Amino acid sequence: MLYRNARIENAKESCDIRVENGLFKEIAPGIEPREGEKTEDLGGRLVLPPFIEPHIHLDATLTAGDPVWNMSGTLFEGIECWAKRKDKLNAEDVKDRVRRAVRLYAGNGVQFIRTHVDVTDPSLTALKAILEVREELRSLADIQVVAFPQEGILSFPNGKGLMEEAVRMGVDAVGAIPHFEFTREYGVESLNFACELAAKNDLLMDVHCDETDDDQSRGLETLATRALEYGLKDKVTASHTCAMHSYSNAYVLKLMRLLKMSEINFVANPLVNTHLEGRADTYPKRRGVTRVKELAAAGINVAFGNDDLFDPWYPMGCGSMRDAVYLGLHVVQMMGYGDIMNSYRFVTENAAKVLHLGDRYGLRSGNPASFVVMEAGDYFEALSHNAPVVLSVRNGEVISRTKPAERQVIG
Ligand code: 17E
Ligand code: FE2
Repeated sequence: MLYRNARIENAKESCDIRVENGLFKEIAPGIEPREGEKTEDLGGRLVLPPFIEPHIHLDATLTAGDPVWNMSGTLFEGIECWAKRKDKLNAEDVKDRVRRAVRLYAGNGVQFIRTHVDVTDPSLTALKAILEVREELRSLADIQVVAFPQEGILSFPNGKGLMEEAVRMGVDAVGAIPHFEFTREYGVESLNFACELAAKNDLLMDVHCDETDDDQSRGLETLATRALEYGLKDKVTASHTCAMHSYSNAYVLKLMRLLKMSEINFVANPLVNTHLEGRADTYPKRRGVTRVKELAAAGINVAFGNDDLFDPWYPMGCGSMRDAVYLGLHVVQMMGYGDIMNSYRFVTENAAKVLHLGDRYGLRSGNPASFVVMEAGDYFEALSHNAPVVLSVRNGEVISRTKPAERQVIG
């Protein structure tokens, strides 16, 4: 199969892509079709590696308002609403919602997903269901699973035991939630426990870290220190880190040295944290998004996630990475031309580093032939005009096609 006339990652000149046996065989300008070879003209459209959702809660997806709506819009009321919904979970309910969410993602060119799954449930119903349904969904997406202790590791009955059970069941990554533990000491101990569990089992880590406007929330320094000491380094991701928005500049100055040494990754969730944070503020209201611009300038890897899709924490979402990038750039003030052109990296290669996808991800000959085509010539235009992903190819197979809307302006 030969895809012709592709603008790969904002390139000025167009290029051709030959796919054979599910792999990129050749990516070069002016490839001549072989006799009988199928071709498709991409018309100079933008081609990117598949989008990646590095942070979502698929166990809770599509449950907003069931049984109650989050009226205050706080993280903590979200956790209360979810605790009520958790009681009603069953395997088919979870699988059905995950299937629907993954199909939404597939239509928007997302082929890799990291989901946090709440393991503060003695029956581990959602975890079992998601581990099963991810096999069924392999043709659409690779799903990485994080054991996420929503109600705490030390602060929830048998929290440690449930984390260990989740590891035995086959999760890819270990989570924690230090800012939600009853005490600061529990927060530190939960991180020590989680890092040890990850190191012992050779797993990745992704911590809900300091998702609060409390400038005294210091989970991040402990996480980065343990990542360094255990040699876990870039296997570790700090998600949210909202408190960093509120830290004093003097403290951040000191913290940055450790963050660079630790080599940990960051995931910011701009849509959800602008919505959940600042809720104890009157005016001015903090934005609650971590210091993306400064982290990136220091050479630290940062990705953007959605966090939620129509659930107790956030009522919006359509399974696209576009809005996270779009709002993210506004809220962290990265609106220079180069920033905008390159911003797809927040949800492609930077997110690939978070998921540890390695060299097999990306548009290179020999790699799995997975890519997306957008109805735009470059990412600036794609982002600004909310261009659809018109084609998503995964391991050489077309998994979604979207016809762009036709519009006539009369007069
Ligand atoms: N749970 C949590 O602790 N924080 C979040 N942002 C979500 C779930 C979505
Ligand atoms: Fe989250």
